[in-house]
Order: sequence, then structure tokens, then C-alpha cells
Amino acid sequence: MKLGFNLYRHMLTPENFRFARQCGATHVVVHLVDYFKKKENNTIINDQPIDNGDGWGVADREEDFLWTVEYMLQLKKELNEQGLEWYAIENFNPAHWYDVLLDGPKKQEQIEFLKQIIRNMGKAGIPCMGYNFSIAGVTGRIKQSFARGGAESVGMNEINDNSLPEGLVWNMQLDSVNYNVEAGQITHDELWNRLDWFLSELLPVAEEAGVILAAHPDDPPVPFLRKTPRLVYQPQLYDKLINTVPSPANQLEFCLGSLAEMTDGDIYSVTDKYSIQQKISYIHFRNIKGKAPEYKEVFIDEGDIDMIKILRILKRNNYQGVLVPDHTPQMSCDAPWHAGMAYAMGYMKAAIEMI
Ligand SMILES: [Mn+2]
Repeated sequence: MKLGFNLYRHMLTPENFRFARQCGATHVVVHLVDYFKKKENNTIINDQPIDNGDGWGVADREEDFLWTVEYMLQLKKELNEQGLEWYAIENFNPAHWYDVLLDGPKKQEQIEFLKQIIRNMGKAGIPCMGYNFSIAGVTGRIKQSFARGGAESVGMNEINDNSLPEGLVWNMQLDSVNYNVEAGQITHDELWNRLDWFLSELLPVAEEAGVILAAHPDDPPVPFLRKTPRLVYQPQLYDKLINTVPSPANQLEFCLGSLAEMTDGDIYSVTDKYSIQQKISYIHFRNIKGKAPEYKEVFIDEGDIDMIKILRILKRNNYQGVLVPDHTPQMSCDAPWHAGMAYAMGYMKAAIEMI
């Protein structure tokens, strides 16, 4: 298995590439969507995005150049110069695929654009595209001193049951969407049909391009959020996703935190089951306390999950993919995010060497 590091859009700097390498990373997962775009009250951007029910930032198409082969090759070169391999892009831009999620009038045009992105990744030699098939997106969480020593981190106390505001899809604001999602209230079956169409269209292109599509489970993992259904909110729903369109390119972005927050299943048997099938493309290697809807993100060594036990299972099943920290609590110093990440990376590197 390989040690990786995840970087948000605004963190794609040579200094952060060196930081990742200094932490021992050999691989990088890159976010090309700026979740914080034009969001004025978001002062802490060196952390995972959070919102007050009004969404993250604005999703638009001003930075479409990021998804071209030319840019991918340029960024890949910059990463390689710092001794890093580009393993995955995490998340499509909601502005590129909102009607795929909503079954709207532009879905055919939008899926063609997604296909082009996958082909571009194939040409640039980026092996994996992580995605989260979700209408409401990642929302309904709060930030408090949940972790050891009063470190600030993210958690959830109750499910956000308010309707989606107009124009909010995947928890980002889209000026181009002027219809209200709730107007077309949908069932779980309907959402699965949309996923089926998305995978049926995209997987053949992914196979040809040599790119894996890796699905993140729902964060937070609850059956409904903002009156919209969720897809993978229990571990066994990953079976349904894999079987929806069977393909070697149909894989998982395996988030230990979100999976352990689910009320069904046992995180060790879930890890065993999907790693033995070689279905895990990369892992969000982080720890939590509690179960949805009441849980907290905590330091890697203080949560409910025995991370060493997870690594032993992965080793036994010959897991060859990448582990990234995903999120960590903010540490009390001048660089709270970097310190939190360095702490997690040191733990991960030592643990991998030990097992
Ligand atoms: Mn995750």
C-alpha cells in the first residue's frame, strides 16, 4: 500500500507539494473544485469546507482549463518534480454534472463533458477519478472542540431536514440551476436509476482510458438529507453500487470515517470484504467517534476504529492502493491544518512500516 496526501484546489502550490513529500507521501489526491469560491464568510480555508446550511462556495465554469490535458500534464510535471505521483482527482465540479445528478435537461451534454475529462485523465496518466454521487452533498455538520486537547474538528448532532435552497446542488451554489430540487422530490430507487445511467455511460470510457471511477460513500451517512435520498449510507449499499454496472473500473473511494459512522456493519469486516475483492481504489484513512447522526471526527489514534487492525486486514488482502488522511482536527499552532496533517501522516507512515 502507498502513502498519499490530499490537497484542496487552493493548496496546489510547490510549497505544499514539498510539505506532502516531507510527510512521507509518494502519491497525491488532488481536488480541482474550489469549494470555497466566492464564499465571503469562510475565513478558515485551510480546513475541510463547512457551511451554515447555505452551502459551500459557488460552482461555475471559470476554471475549465483545469480539466484539460495540458493543465493535467503541467500539474503532473510539478508534482513529479517534487517526487510525487498524481494518483487521483477527487470530485467532479457540480457545474459540470448537476443535471446528471438531477436528471435534468442538460444531462446528455454534461455526461459527454465528463467523458472528455476521463479521456483527458487517461492521456495524462492519472489513474483514478473519485466521485460522490449526491444531490445534497456534504452538509449538516458542525465544527467544535470535539477532538483530544480541545482540538477543533467536524461532527454532527442532528440531521439537516430543511429543504434544499434553490440553486444548491452537491452543497454548492449554481447560478445556472434555477429550479428547486425539492419540486422534483425523488425516491431512493430513482436516485439509483440515475447512478445506473451515469455509470453505464461513463464506465466504458473509463475502461478504455485506463481510469478507475471510485465512489465515496455518503458523508454524512443518513438515508435522507435535506429531503433528498442518499445512495451509500450503509456499508452493504456498496454491493449494490458495484453490481449496478459490473466493471473492473467500478471501484470505491473507501472512506473509513463515513463507513464507521454507519449504523450497520462492522468496519473490519467491511474493509475485509471490499479489499479482498480488490475493489478499493484509495482510502480516506481517518478516525471518528460515534454513529450517524451523532458522531465526531477525531485524531487518527483516538477514535472508535483500530487503525492498526485495518492496516493488518489490508496487508493480508494484498491491498495495493493509496491511503490519504482525508480530514484531521485542527491543531493549536500557527499552522493548524498542516500540523494536523503532519501528525496523521507520521502515524500512518510508522504504522505501515510496522505492519
Ligand atoms: Mn471521506
